[in-house]
Amino acid sequence: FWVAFGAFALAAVMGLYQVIERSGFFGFLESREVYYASVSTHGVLMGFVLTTFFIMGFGYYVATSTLKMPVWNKPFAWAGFVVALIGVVMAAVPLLSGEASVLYTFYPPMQAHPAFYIGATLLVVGSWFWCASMIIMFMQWKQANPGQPVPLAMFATTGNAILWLWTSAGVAAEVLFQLIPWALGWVDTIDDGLARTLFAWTLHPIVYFWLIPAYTAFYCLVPKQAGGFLFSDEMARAAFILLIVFSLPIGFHHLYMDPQQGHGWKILHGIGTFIVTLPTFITGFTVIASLEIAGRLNGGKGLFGWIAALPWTNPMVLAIILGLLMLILGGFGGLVNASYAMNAMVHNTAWVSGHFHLIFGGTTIIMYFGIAYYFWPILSGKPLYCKSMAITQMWTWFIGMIILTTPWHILGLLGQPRRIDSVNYNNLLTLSWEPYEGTMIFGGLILLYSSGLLIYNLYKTQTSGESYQGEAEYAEPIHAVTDLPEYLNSFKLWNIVIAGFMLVAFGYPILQFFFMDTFGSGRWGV
Ligand code: CU1
Repeated sequence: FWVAFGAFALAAVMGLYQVIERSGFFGFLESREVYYASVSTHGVLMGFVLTTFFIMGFGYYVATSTLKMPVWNKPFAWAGFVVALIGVVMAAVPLLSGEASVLYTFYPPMQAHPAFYIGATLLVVGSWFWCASMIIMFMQWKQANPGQPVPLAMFATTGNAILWLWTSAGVAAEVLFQLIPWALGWVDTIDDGLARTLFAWTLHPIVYFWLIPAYTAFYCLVPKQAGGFLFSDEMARAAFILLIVFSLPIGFHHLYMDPQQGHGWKILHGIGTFIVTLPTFITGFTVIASLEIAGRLNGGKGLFGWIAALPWTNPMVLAIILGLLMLILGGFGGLVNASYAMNAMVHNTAWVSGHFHLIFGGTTIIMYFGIAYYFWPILSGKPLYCKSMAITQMWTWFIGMIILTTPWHILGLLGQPRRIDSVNYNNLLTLSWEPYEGTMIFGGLILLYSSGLLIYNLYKTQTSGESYQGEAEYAEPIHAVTDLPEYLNSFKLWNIVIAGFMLVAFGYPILQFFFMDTFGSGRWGV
């Protein structure tokens, strides 16, 4: 968790720098080199380091606390941690020295120093140790408890480990067979159409890998914290399964404007993208129903009285309220991105950055904060330093994120490209962009202040002299689950379904690169 939040703190500072640099208000700060090094590092730290380490820590705690068994093979788990950490350090050197300014999507033909690709690979390989641990613990528990429902939080966590193995296979193939040989000079050229297709394999489900711990908290921790029960355990399982199965075969919505895939394939993936909104709606329904139960148990009356009766000063409950608000706004934007035709209007504009900061930086990360405030006292054995500071931190994060991302969406509609180091290149356009640039700096300042509050609070908790004893309390469903059909208690069937879907969705689109006429640039993707 400290690696995760250490990466977060550094990346948060960079985020503020970027919004200031690109505004064009401070000429002396403008530097293309520093800007792109910063954007690349910010994306890698937030998207890959914060998430992977947080998810591994969360998974180990969920596994041991729900299954009531120690971590399987601790040296193995630590080996995975060390491999991932070495990978981060290896990638950080070229990132910070400007040798890997290829942004966190690292699309060729931009090329980074080989250490960047090798480091990123080690980070992923380290996370595979964690996946193996989760799956082994899941199977050991099932063997020892035949016919028993696996605790929901562990079911979701194991599902996430399986999802991540499927997800990371695409980018792993791209990096191992294309980017590393190319960066090392073993091959002169690579097929960037194939590279982008393999990256698209990973690029959508990776966000679900990030999101599932947040959803796990939605279902398994929040209802208890709010003073109620989970609306339905079975529905939660169904939602997790749908998320895992349908988030995989849909990555071509990131390639709508790319020439290397045909319209039919893009439309197929586009339809899949709309299907994956279903489990999010199921989640929205179940979670809000659980909150309503809690609100009514707390004495809330009437159509909306239960909302006021929720414990708004509980960090976890506040996190979900603010997280759901951002999910509604960000989800709306996501439907625009996912629509083949409307996407053309916002493609590669600032709208896209606004969208994923709202969903990822908003909904997902605010839930990580809620989990951190809940787990820190349990894991460190010290009481939380200051609860009201945690509440202020979440509100400032929410307000800062809204102030940052609303102008970003508008700038996208005004035609501002994303991923540009300076917006000061066209006087006519720039004039209409200026007020929004100013607002965004204000949002960035609030977010950095909020980040500081988080780190300070966690640090003061950890170094406190007092002691605290506690364990995570998982929510009970209204109706206890006694027996479950095997397909809601295991992933065997779902792995077969995923394999079938992936074969349909990616089989031909990948294979075609090995047979298409490449006009003299060589076959087999090189
Ligand atoms: Cu996506």
